[in-house]
Amino acid sequence: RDHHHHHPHVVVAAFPHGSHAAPLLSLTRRLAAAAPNATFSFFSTSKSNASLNFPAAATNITPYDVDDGVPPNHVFSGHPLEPVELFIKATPHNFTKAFQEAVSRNNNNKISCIMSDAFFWFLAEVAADINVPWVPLWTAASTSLSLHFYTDLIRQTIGPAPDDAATGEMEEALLMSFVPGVPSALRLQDIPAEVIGGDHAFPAMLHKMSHFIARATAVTVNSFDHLEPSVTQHLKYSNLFPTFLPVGPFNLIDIDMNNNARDNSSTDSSTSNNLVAHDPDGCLHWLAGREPASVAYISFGTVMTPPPPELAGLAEALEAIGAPFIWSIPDRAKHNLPQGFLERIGSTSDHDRSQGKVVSWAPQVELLSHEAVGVFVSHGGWNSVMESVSGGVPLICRPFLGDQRTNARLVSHVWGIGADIKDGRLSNKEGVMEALERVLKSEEGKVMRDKIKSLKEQAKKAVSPDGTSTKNFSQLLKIVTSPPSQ
Ligand code: U2F
Repeated sequence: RDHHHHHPHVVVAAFPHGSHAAPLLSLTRRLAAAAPNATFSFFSTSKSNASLNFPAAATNITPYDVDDGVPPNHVFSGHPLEPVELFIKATPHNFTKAFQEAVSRNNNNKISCIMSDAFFWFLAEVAADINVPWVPLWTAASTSLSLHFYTDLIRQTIGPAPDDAATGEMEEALLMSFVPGVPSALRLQDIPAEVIGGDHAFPAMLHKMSHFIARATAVTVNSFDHLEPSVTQHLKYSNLFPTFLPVGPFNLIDIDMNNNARDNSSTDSSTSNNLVAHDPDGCLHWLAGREPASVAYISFGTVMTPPPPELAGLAEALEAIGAPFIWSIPDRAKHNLPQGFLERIGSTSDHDRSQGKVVSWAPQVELLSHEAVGVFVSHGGWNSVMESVSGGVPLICRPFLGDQRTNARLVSHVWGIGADIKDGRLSNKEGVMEALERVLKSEEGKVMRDKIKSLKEQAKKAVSPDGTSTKNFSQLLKIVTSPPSQ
């Protein structure tokens, strides 16, 4: 028998939307670098694969494209979840078909482990059929994972369709009274909407996940033990899953497998989350020499753009307080900024001392580790939260979907590393001004900065040689690269 057949062949299935595939690839790179004898076949859609930073050829990671589920000549409605729903309908066959292809392209070296985004509950069944471990990555917080895990308990407790009055009362109800492990400040209204209900493909997938996740050989997350202590303890030691392994923050331990392909001079080991760090608009140059903790950085992630009235409220607040800022906003949304804003703040003049800089993509990880950045106005996407913690920059969150509300509440009320906006909307200009001033100029802001700096130290400790994330990673490596059974 060909000795090749005894080598681990790990297939890795990515969710191609939002910032899900990048952290999974980041983890894959670390595993692949630590296990040079193992082969890693990485699966996502062609569009997603094209946006990722794969190592150059001749490494042990090979990308494969899977069908995105979009029918030919499809016209999109513009709803952010539409491509997600189409993709979900194409699973699991798009994956299982591509797995076959990878096996035959690797001399029929059979699959020894299935890693995937935690969303893909159906891979638990595929893995069981071929008798290999299933190792899902939950790309968000341990806390939101726990809330999803307890979907049925939460639905049973709050009842099928609470009427408005009941919802009002329940809203303030603290979850800890019935959801084990969650921090005491979390309320019903902070839960991801998909936990409460919904019959589309996306909430249905998450509900299925809540049932199947316990079949995982190990569940891993981009977080670290110390950040979410009570939930981590609960998920680690209550036998909900066999093994629970927080191995983050990923952005502090990302490995660049093509050392020559990227300029590493501007950063230490941290490069922006798998997306080749590029700074075409010179954000870092623009930041140079600014006062410490004086600049606001703004981004609402890859899925959502705030509606025009909220963009206007934030833009006016920034102008009113005069704080320097860098705003990352996709080109498709720029026309929604208020009339004349770009000219007034000097973003069109390419001037080093303009009040603001509006760009379509920023080197976020690098910006958040720059001492001039003093606040991050964010949607509370988990990668952004982890990057802000790693950089020691307090946040102002305006959550929109999924786990973002949970993350925003952790930031403001559990960790005390950020300010809420009064009434929650950016359209409330005074509310935004007040939040910015609290973080940038008040004593309270200093306290937030101290707290997040101490979390940053904990994050660095977690990924140091004796740290919890490092130890959890060793355990993960063993599981993922265990030799295939014969
Ligand atoms: C989904 O989140 P998003 O993709 O909307 O947002 P993040 O998790 O915050 O990730 C955005 C990433 O894009 C990077 C940034 C983050 O790594 O550094 N980035 C950048 O480098 N430059 C830019 O100008 C803008 C962004 C989902 F919507 C959330 O609810 C989930 O929490 C999240 C993780 O599952 O996925």
